[in-house]
This record gives sequence, structure tokens and C-alpha cells, in this order.
Amino acid sequence: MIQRNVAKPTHNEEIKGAIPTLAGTIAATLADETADHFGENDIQFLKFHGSYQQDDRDLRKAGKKYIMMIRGRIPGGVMTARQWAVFDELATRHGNHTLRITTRQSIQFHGVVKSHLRPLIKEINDSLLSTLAACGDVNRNVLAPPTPAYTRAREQVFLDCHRVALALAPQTRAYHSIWIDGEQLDLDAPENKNFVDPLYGKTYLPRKFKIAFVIPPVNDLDVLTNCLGFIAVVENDRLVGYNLAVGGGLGRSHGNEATYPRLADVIGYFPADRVVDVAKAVLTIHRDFGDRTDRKHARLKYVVAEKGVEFMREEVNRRAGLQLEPVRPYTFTSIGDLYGWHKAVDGTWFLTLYVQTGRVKDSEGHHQKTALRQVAERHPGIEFRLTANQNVILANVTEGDKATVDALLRSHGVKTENQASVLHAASMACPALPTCGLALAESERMLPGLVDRIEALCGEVGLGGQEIIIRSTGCPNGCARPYMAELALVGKAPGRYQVWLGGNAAGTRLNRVWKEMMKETDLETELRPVLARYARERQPGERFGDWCDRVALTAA
Ligand code: SRM
Ligand code: SF4
Repeated sequence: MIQRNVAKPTHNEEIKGAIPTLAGTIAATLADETADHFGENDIQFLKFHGSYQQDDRDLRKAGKKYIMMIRGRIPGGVMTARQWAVFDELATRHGNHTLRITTRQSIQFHGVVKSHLRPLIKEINDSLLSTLAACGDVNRNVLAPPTPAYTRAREQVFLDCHRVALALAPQTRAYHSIWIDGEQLDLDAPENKNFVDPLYGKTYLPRKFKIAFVIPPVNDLDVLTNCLGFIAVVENDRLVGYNLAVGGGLGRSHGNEATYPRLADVIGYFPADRVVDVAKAVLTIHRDFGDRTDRKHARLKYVVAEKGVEFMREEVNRRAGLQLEPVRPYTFTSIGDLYGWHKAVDGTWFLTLYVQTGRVKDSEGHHQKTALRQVAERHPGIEFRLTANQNVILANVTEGDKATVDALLRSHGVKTENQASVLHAASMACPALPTCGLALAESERMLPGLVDRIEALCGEVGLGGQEIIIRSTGCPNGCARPYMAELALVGKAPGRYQVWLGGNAAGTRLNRVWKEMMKETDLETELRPVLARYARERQPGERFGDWCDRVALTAA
């Protein structure tokens, strides 16, 4: 008999199957005041509830100081003023006094000690938001275009984002039981032991799943980097349908060629009223065909890359009970946010505020956290919208309130025009050290200084005031979407980065490795000649990323 070497499901698959409610022993550990952290399996279950166990890496030498990160689930990044005020207060009472706007239109709390975890999550739920499925092997926060300037169809697209987020939420009652009731589920009770989620099944997805909605020509959330993208087709200011994009994703590992960033393929068009069916179809393809034996290979992008787009089209048609039509024409032009005050399509005003590396905080002469809290408290009708570029939009501002809001922000040192230089305004960094357990190098703490240095170099070679999209991450996982940037630094070791060049302004091209390893201290020596050559050789209007791509700078 031929012996087949059948790969074993991963440990995560085993524990999900053993405790399909995802309750673990989280509630019991929360109740145990002597424990300052969770055990290995509960760390995995906690992710589905929106929390990561971390330790402060700045303090490691003195022993591990356990802290929790909590991520909200905020579909489309839209919060009421009241919810913003609640989040602000929770960050002060339970966290490290900062709110971290994420690249997926959410907010993270950092530095929360175990005893503060339940009150924090409970109060998020009291505010009518949640943390369920913000992390874990499920559908994550769904992205939607935040900017109210372009089309009335945004409201329809935002409603679809909500419908999809709701339809794909896991049904376990463990979340309510742990965080709201404070009770440990009886894991052996038949209804818990045999629980099967109606959509996800007993073992959920092989890995995370990401969805984004976008309205061309603006691509302010890098739609093609998602497992599933809905590209709105708008006629006469009304949503009519979506082009379907499948199989995007950025995560990779250094030295492992089998892992790579990939842009989604756009495979067909369908009418807007079928959006939930199509979302379920693509999600269940991931559920059924994703690799459950290797978490590095478990994303939908590898299914699409290996089985092909024709397979995806047939499976979507069969599962959703429709016939995808040919892709409708569309173009993308920009991935950035529209900073400053602008008129919305409904005649109200909105203000896009630059938040450096997404970290809302109070610092010397710049009290952004206090200012935003006061706006939320004094103007309950204003909507807070988080952007996938880590910024905040204050929307629904009436003509009468505009001047008051503007003055309030300025009184706290928060600028509302000319908020940041073009390079800072177009940059992003992931959190990395000291909270992220996977960071190999600095990112959030390093980027502002790095951008200053690149700005000085640009000035030297005659490129002052020219936008270059710069992104950095502390490791190759790609959380600040570095592989879409014109210039990206990807952490390899303390003070050492891989350099990637050649993304574009529309978010439709991946960049390429230019330097396998660059010391941060060598930035000027390495980049000056490249920037100087670009300044000399570029064609009129040619962006840095396009030039890098055209001249195909070779890897060194
Ligand atoms: Fe991410 C893991 C932070 C967006 C790809 N990401 C992590 C963890 C949870 C580290 C960990 O597993 O221990 C990071 C927590 C750091 C900390 O201290 O807070 C983390 N990811 C973030 C955020 C906060 C970065 C930011 O600057 O805002 C973003 C939270 C989004 C949200 O609100 O849901 C964030 N992560 C992304 C994105 C960008 C996106 O989705 O648009 C990506 C690339 C797209 C993709 O998924 O392919 C991304 N994160 C990863 C990966 C690589 C996954 C893979 O396919 O291999 C990991 C590692 C993992 O999952 O094992 C990861
Ligand atoms: Fe952490 Fe790496 Fe993501 Fe940065 S890119 S937050 S270092 S996992």
C-alpha cells in the first residue's frame, strides 16, 4: 500500500475544533486575580474577541510586563461623536492614553493590563460598537470609502459595507458570555461542545479574511490588497453594482519565497443587490479551499494564485447562484486622503485631520486627543470617520459649527490647514516596537524622523514639495501596506531595513525590492544618488514610484 504523507492540520485548527465557541478558559483567567496573563490556547481564542496579549518590549530586560492590545470593530470606520468620546475616555482610564487609528479604519488600545480588559471591552459594547472578530480566523473590519466629497453613492456603499459586516459576523455566544455577563461557558455542555457556526462551520476560516469597498477613481483604502474587494460602479450618482476583486494580500516572510504580496484579480461584475451572497461565496471558498496545514500559506491569495481566476469565477457563480458579467470599465487615480476643510455632496462641511502615524495623543503644544474629545463632547451631531490612511475625518459639520470647530482645534495647537508637509501627509507606519511581538525593527517611532531626513535630501536635490508615498513596517507582514508605497522600509533587524521602490499613486502596482538590507544610518548615502538621478532624469510630471518602475532599478 502506498503511504501518503498527509500534512497535519495546524495547532490552531485543533483548538478551534475542540472549543468551537472560541470561549477557551478566558473568563476563568479573567476572574483569577493572581494571573497577569493568559495561557497559550487562550491567547489564540482572545484574537477572535479582538485582543492580543503582548508585552512591553522596552521593558523586557527587567522581565515580561504583560499588556493587552484591543482592536475595535468599526465597519467603514464610522463612529458617532458619543462613541469617539467613549473610546477617548477608555484609552485614558484603561490604556496608555493614546488611540491608535489603524490602516483598516479601526482603533486600537495599547498597554491595557489584564484586570482592565473586561471593563474596557464591555464599555465598547455598551457604546454599541464591538471588538468581536476584529482579529482571528474570520472576516475582519470591513472597509468603506470615508470621504463624503465625491458622490452620494457613498451612503449606499456604506450601507452595503454594514450589511456585509453583519452577515459575516460569527455567531458564538461566548463573546457575550465572557465580556458582558462575565461567565465562563461550560465547555462540556453539548450545545457548546457541538456548536457549529452557521457560516464558518466548526473550525472557522484557515486564516484571516479581509474585505474592502471602494468607489473609483479614489482608492483611498488600497482595495486590491484585500482578499475580497467590491469596486463600486456608479451611474448618475447612484450605485448600480460592483466589480469583484479577489485574492489580494500582502503578508510575507523574509527568506521564504513561497510567501509574497499579491494584488487581487478583478474577475467580473454583478448587481449591487447580490453583494451579501457574493461576499458569502468568496468567504466560503476560503473556508473550503484555504490551506489548514500551514498558516503561512493559508490566505485566500494563494488559493486564487494556485487555482486560477476561472476556478474562482465558477465557484462564485455556483455558490452565489448568479452569473458574473464582464468587468465594467473603471480607473483608479489616488490613494491619499483629502486633507483640510471641504464641502460634502450634501452641502455640509467635513475636515480631514492629519494624524501622525495614526497615534492620537496629547504632546507638547499639540493636544490632538483633548481637542478631538472636546469636539465630540460639544458637537454631538458630528460624525468621526477613520480613514485607511490612519487619519480622522470630522463629517456632518454644519455651516454654523465650522468656525467653532476650527477655532477649538486651533486653540489646542491642532492645525486645520497646511497640517503637514507633503511627505509626512503621504506616509504611514505600523506600530512595531514596543508593542508588536513580531517587530524586527522600529517603525512608528522611527518614521517621522526618517521622513524629515528624506525631506532634507529631497530639498538638496531639487525635489522640495514633491509628494512621495513613504511607508514603513517593523517586519515583512505588511501592516502599513508597504508593498504599495513608492518608497518603503521593511524591518529586518534592529536599525536595518529592506528597501522597496516603485509603487504608484493609484494603488494598482506592487513595488519591488531595491536593497535587501540598508542600515538606517546609511539612509542619506544610499538614497541621495537615487533621488538625484530621479530629479535629473524624470519626464515631466513623472512620479518617483513611476520612474523607479520605468528604469527598473536593480536589486542590490
Ligand atoms: Fe497587521 C499581525 C497591526 C493591518 C498583515 N498586525 C499584526 C499584529 C496583530 C501582530 C501579531 O500578530 O502579533 C500587529 C499588532 C501590532 C500592535 O502592537 O498593535 C498588527 N495590522 C496591524 C495594524 C494595527 C497596523 C497599523 O499600522 O494600523 C493594522 C490593524 C488593522 C485593523 O484594524 O484590522 C494592521 N496587517 C494589516 C494589513 C493592512 C490591511 O489589512 O489593509 C496587513 C496586510 C494585508 C494582508 O492582510 O495581507 C496586515 N498583520 C499582517 C500579518 C501578515 C498576514 C499574512 O498573510 O501573513 C500579520 C501576522 C499574522 O497574521 O500572523 C499581522
Ligand atoms: Fe508588527 Fe510587522 Fe505588523 Fe509592523 S508589520 S505591526 S512589526 S506584524
